[in-house]
Amino acid sequence: MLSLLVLAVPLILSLGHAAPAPSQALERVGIVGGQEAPEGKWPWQVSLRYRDWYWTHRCGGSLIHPQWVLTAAHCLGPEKTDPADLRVQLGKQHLYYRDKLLPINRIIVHPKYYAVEEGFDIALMELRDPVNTSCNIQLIALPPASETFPPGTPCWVTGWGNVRNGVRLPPPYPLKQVKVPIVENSVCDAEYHTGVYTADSRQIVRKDMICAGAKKKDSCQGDSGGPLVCKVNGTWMQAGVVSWGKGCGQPNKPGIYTRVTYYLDWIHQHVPEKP
Ligand code: 4AZ
Repeated sequence: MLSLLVLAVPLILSLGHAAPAPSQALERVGIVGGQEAPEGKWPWQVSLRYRDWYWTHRCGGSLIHPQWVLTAAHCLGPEKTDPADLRVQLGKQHLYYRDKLLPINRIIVHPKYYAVEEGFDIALMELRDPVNTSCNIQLIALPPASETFPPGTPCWVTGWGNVRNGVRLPPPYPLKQVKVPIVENSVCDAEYHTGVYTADSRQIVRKDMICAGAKKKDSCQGDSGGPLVCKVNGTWMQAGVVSWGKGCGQPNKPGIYTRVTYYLDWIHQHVPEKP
């Protein structure tokens, strides 16, 4: 009965959203654009759950060590979040299906974080118990400090976030993936200075950010904290953490990610190098 309720609650909630117009129905399968992820393809993907009246998906995250999850600061702060109000789900394709939620020991939000546009949008969560890696649960490698992820690098973003601005992923909530082109920081910054930001000459895309995405290929609300991963010399590594952007999937407004290489020292202050 309880499991029925757990399944029914998100279903009922999703009924509150408008049904898609027929022409949009095909697009309503995930992150913006892309497709449903093959099972087990992204074994480091985490769903971060928050205690409302059930354990609701709030953000993505990634497993970087058997006991540590990397996510975005804006998922957890700047107001303090009690670790007792959080759980994580690992190794799952569908949200809310046979949940095995893991408790969190400790939350570490970057001490300089206060708003996504100002950077420092990065945080760590320590799991109460280290997990055993398996087929469906694996670590994502952090990049070497010298890796810049130039345009042309094959990169993907994954998550259970909105399928476009304000439109939630519908049941049965499959994990989604989309291949996103890296956009060089100066190009991305110039794109963000057109339109609503025209009058402003200050840098929008900072050194600790990396841009990726194109029209209808993007991350969106609910993907935040999740990983942007790239394949470099045959190895998957995490280039970014989903952070912010102007809308979702708009032309010339790539998604903006926290640049992981910029925070390697900070991560290693808290997370042991070797598991
Ligand atoms: C958000 O609000 C958000 N298109 C996440 C990602 C992007 C925009 C907004 C990138 O969490």
